[in-house]
Amino acid sequence: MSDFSAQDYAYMARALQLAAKGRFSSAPNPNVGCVLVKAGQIIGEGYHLRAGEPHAEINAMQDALAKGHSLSGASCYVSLEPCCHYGRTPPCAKALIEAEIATVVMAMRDPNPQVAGGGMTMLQAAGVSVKSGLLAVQAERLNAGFLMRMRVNRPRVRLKIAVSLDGRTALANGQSQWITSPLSRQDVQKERAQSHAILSTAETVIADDASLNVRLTQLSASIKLPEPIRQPVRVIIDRRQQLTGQERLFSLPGLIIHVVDKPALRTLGQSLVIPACENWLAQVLSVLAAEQINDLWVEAGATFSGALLEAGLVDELVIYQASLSLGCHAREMAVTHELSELSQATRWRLIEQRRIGDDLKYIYQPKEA
Ligand code: AOF
Ligand code: ZN
Repeated sequence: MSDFSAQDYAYMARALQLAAKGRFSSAPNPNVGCVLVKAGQIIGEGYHLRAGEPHAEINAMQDALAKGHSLSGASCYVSLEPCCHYGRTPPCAKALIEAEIATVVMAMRDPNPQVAGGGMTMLQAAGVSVKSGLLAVQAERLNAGFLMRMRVNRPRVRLKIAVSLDGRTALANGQSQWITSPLSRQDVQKERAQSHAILSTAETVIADDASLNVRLTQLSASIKLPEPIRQPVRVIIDRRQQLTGQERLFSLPGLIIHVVDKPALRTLGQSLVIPACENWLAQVLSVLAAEQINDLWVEAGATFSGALLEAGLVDELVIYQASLSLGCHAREMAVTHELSELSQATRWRLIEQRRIGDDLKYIYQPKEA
């Protein structure tokens, strides 16, 4: 029998819904939502909007107090273990104890080494009843990038590829604007806005004069981005030092990190220098984890996409497939080494598919994940 009642599920579902409101702004912090309940009634709600600003629990307590409720004896439903450390803000576990919260139900533990069970222990030591594991799968999904960075010290990598019906990404002469429809490109804006960094290559930036930023504030009828918009960090791999600083993306706000073999272009944005070596891609990712990047959205050409796929560093493959054929002379979707056996091919699990006008969006994860 489940440890949790139908009411518990409903409150946690609401906490997760609130948490998702932070998805365009909370990074590098996770998305966290909180609901406070007393005598079967929700008395306060909150979520974490931005790093440096109050955590979900604090916002929920303030909401309840502002509505004239007393917190003593209330139950707290929170989508992540309350923190126990002094970071940019003081510990939530301590604030919950001081407010005399009786019960804390959390979806999952916080793997941040500064917390990692410490919040639970602090609450239990003060006599608060603590339960964990309610809607944990949903809570994991909400913070997949943050959790990956905390657990394996790299961002979650999502590779976007726009393809034709015949799986091609550009004409032989390089022309690729635009294969997919404006509606799909609007969806890409939403994905960019939810990502903490966008990675591309100098080749793509030069060929498309790409700005790699978020241009829409109204992403759909119901989604408006919280202002000021958090522009993703733009990470440009420039191994052959082709960027001049005159490209359009340099005139836009945002941080640019170059990854080059030789430290020649250090004056352009923030330069990171990765030495050319066999596992340089993995090194780029650990450098980005050190920069606190949780979710990395990759939009590059077939060569870089192929390298990333062959290195096994793609956590999600996001394909936008347009309703047109480009023919057998057009460019492939990923440049990879020849396979001699079908068994060598990576198989993917389709986790989502959606129609966007006349295009299709597919999201895949590696089969073994
Ligand atoms: C919570 N509730 O709403 C969030 C938590 O630097 P700080 O003070 O903002 O702390 C950030 C860390 O706190 C973050 O890495 C994660 O472990 C936890 N986030 N914890 O109790 C929240 N956002
Ligand atoms: Zn906290």
